[in-house]
Amino acid sequence: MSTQISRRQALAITASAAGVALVTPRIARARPGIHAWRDAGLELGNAGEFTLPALPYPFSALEPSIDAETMEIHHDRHHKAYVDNANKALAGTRFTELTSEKILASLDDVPDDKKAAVRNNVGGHVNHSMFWLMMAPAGTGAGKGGGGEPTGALADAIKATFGSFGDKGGFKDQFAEAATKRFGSGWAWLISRDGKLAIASTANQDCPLMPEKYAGATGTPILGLDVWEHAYYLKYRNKRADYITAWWNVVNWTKVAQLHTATMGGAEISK
Ligand code: MN3
Repeated sequence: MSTQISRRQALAITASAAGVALVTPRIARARPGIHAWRDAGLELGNAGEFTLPALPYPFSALEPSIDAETMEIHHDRHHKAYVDNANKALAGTRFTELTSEKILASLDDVPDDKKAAVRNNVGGHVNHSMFWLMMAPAGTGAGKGGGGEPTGALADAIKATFGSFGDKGGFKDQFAEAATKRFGSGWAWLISRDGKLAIASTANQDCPLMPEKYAGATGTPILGLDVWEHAYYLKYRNKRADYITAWWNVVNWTKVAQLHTATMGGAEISK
């Protein structure tokens, strides 16, 4: 690698020395972590005092893809249980000083008698808090609700990584396969890591924000699908594939694109 500084770096140094605000864009690089999610409106609360975030739409807003009763039970009972049990598990520990993502990243340091409860319930709280934001009432695309196709840099990255968005064998098929093949309960994810996209799936409430040894994959989730039976069984019974097909109609691509940009460094630079 050349030790010479680039013209861009030279410009930055000159501007810096002159006390001028830098306007030269930094080279886009991966910025993994949940910071991207905070900019996107994620509310996790303080560790040990987690609260159930309000849904950004009514229970019935995702009909007919996801029915109102499922949304109400999923949010008010299942997600709330993760919140309550996470708070219980963390009570009186030093982990209340950490952010939720630090807790997930530090699972190795959680005492053995608390580890399963923290892994399942902080994981569950974080996963569900993200999940609600990744969906929007079905609209006409292009920022007008859920469904449709991604546009712009995200669409380009998906095409470059997976061959196509919706053609046979492309991104949608690969993601659906990860969601279908997850045995038992878990999640399918589109993650951003080191400037690249990847599809992953995790068991139970494991999350790509956990170390790889727990989650089997690590990176910033920018899209995720809950394939626990509690997410679809009332309407779809045992037909997980039908739930996955319908779910594409409520994917909030505007939010996914925002998260993708943030993990690539864009949103951080603009501040
Ligand atoms: Mn769930």
